[in-house]
Amino acid sequence: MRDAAPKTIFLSDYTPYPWTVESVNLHFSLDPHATRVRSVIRFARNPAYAGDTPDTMFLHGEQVKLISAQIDGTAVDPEVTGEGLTCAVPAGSFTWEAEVEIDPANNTALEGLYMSNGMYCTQCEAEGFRKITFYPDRPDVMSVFTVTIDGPHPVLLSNGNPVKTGEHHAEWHDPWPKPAYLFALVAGDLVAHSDTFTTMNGRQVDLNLYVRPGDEGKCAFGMGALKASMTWDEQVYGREYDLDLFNIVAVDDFNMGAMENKGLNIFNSSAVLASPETSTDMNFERIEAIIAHEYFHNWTGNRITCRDWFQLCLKEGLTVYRDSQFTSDMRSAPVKRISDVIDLRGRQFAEDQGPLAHPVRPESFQEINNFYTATVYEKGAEVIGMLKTLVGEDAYYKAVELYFDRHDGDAATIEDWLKVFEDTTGRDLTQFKRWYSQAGTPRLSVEESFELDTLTLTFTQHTPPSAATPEPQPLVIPIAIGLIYPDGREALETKVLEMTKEVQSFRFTGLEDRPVASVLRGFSAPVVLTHDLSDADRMLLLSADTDPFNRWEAGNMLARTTMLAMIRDGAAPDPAFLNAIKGIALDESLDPAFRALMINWPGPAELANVLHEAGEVPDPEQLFTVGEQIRDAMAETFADAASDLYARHSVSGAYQPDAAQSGKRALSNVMLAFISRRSGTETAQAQFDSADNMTQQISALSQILRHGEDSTALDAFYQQWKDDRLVMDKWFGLQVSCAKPEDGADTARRLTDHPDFNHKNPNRFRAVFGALIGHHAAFHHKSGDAYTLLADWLITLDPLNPQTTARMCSAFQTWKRYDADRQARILAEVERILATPDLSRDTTEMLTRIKG
Ligand code: 0A1
Ligand code: ZN
Repeated sequence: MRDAAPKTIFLSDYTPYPWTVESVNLHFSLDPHATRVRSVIRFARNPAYAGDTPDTMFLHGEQVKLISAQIDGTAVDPEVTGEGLTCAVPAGSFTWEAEVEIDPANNTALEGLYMSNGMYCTQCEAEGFRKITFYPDRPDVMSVFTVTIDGPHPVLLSNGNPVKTGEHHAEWHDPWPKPAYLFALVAGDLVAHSDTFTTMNGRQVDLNLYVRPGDEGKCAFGMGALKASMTWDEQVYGREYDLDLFNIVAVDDFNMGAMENKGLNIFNSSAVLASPETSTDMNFERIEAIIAHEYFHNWTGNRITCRDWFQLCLKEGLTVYRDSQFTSDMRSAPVKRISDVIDLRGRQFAEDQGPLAHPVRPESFQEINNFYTATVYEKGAEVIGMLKTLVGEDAYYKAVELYFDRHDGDAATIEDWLKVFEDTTGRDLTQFKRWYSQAGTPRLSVEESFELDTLTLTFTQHTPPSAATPEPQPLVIPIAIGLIYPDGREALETKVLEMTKEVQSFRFTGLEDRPVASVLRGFSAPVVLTHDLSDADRMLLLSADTDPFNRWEAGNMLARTTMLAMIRDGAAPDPAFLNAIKGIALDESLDPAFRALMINWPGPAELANVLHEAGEVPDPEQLFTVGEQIRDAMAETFADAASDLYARHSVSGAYQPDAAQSGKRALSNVMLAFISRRSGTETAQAQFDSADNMTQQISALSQILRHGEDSTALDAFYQQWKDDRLVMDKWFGLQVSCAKPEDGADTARRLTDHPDFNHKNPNRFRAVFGALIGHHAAFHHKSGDAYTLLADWLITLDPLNPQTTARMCSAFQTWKRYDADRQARILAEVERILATPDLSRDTTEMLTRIKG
């Protein structure tokens, strides 16, 4: 139910909780509709609380029925509202005891204690614990939890170490104080895939991956990734695991990817279960990264947590940064960086340049669940990367070591984080801190002048004002730069310039010739760079830059220029450039994964963004047509090479999800797309028929759907995989992604009528609607059908699952870019959703912000 007037919470209003919680004992009697939770909580005065301790206490609690409550053994009768309870309390320490009843089987929001396929599980971040029992549900209240569970299932799990385990009864004790958002409980008929890990100090840790019977064959990869993560965190950050046991549980109904509950990570099954037959190379890479991410939270998030939810980036930005380092070490660092930047530009820039823009550390919110965003996560990670670039590798690790020493056991802030860097390096980070407080993507432009032997680069920075940041100030921008002579020699190896002013010049002397500047190497800051290089200069960087990111970027910029000229003037693509790309694709000295990325042209969403930046109105149909023309032109350019390249990079031998094999498959499948476009689906059909892994099978199927005539392969795929829910998500999504723009909405609508569609399952809902939103030309088809269809389903889903509904609303965030007709259609749908009675706080906040 929506509150009459949603409350806005401000960072500046933070005050400590008046009490500390010394211990928490919870007892669960599980029942689908009437689970009883008994709590015994020991409160003491908080010395950090300024002022007199109040004589009444507030505890959060939502959708929990209070059965009984006592303080120090005497019954009390608190005042209960929809948000919690208020109760008179004694002046000193006291013990609160309560019994409540909750209804997990009817919990479709998947927050608190809920059921998924007969299994009980929890999701408490950010504010889900208050749906389990009455508690001060805020991250700065940390306590030691002991949990007993009585339930009908053989596997009963909670955080920490087991004290007693048995069928139908278990007791768990977590010695590490934690906030309630890290609490977890699982009960189910589960099977374990088990292993052990010996830590750097020789302690043995039992590892279990719990799954539904039948999924045992999909555990080995995740377990390997967990062990690799544990080793990596010891070697790179000196962090050792701190319990005797580490459990992961896979659950089918989950709003996000996974959750780092102490000692008991809970994963969306799509983020952990993997097998060659059912998972693509991309799935494997994502699973490895998410397992690492959740494991790394054990130190960055759990041992050191956040003082309040405004500090979310403290744990998320740092942990994303750490998991990207891990992936770079496990796989290819350049490929990871390029992929991350593509993702950042696609998701975070769109957010930062539209009505949902907010700082990495927001200053207010209504619903914190709406702030698990690309800005907090991905831009938050970029900010850590910039800090590391500025202070250097050694100082970075020293500062982080100090952070762990100084703040272990704390609920910390961004100020605490920056202070360890100031104390380690003696730097003043006051200006750098603006990266945390200012919204918007900075624009950075560079002018060049060359005289005698001196090149002068003059940079100008400008962050467009936004509602969130009306008066942006200059930022500290680390600009990594190199110089390349026209003959391809490097005139200057990578050097980091530190820009602090609005306009700033840097001089490079002693040059033999006028070099081409390779600016923002490695994408050293999350900015939009304007650098007027000639096509010839970009061609030089494309062939000779020693920085792999900027080599790719040069190609990407040329590709952008080519496509913009096609859009604006109907120009034909320059054959010299197409051939240069072909040359890179054929260059066997380069990593196939890198080559596959080089052939990847900017997509319609990126082009729409560029046009909007330039003050033009993107036409989705035209963007689609130009994309098709480019792919036709590429297929022609590769006419004499595609089959050979395809065959040469086909992988023989047993499937491995590693970087080497998956790079080859990526390159060969780009070739398959060119072959199918020119010559039909025979090769794709042969690949589909012989595929022994999902990457090959689904790549082939997508070509058959795009270029073939009948649905035999699609039906065969369904028959083969109809009992595998994760593969069926792919079957749903692929049909939408491969639909013609004019058929996208109808395809999605038809799929929602399929008996296997279930909107209550977030993965299935996202399979269909995530694919529709991702299909730019279909989603923005001029009929407006896709807008209406999405709005209909958001209205249906909101009362059941506000969180997933609200996240999907971001599909409408770019509405102001489009023509008046599309704008009006989107806005009408936004208004229609907003007019729905009892719309959730989550969705109301998102749509109100989007409307602007
Ligand atoms: N902390 C988790 C993400 C997460 C956040 C919120 C959730 O429910 C509202 C669930 C998971 C992570 O960063 O992986
Ligand atoms: Zn995280």
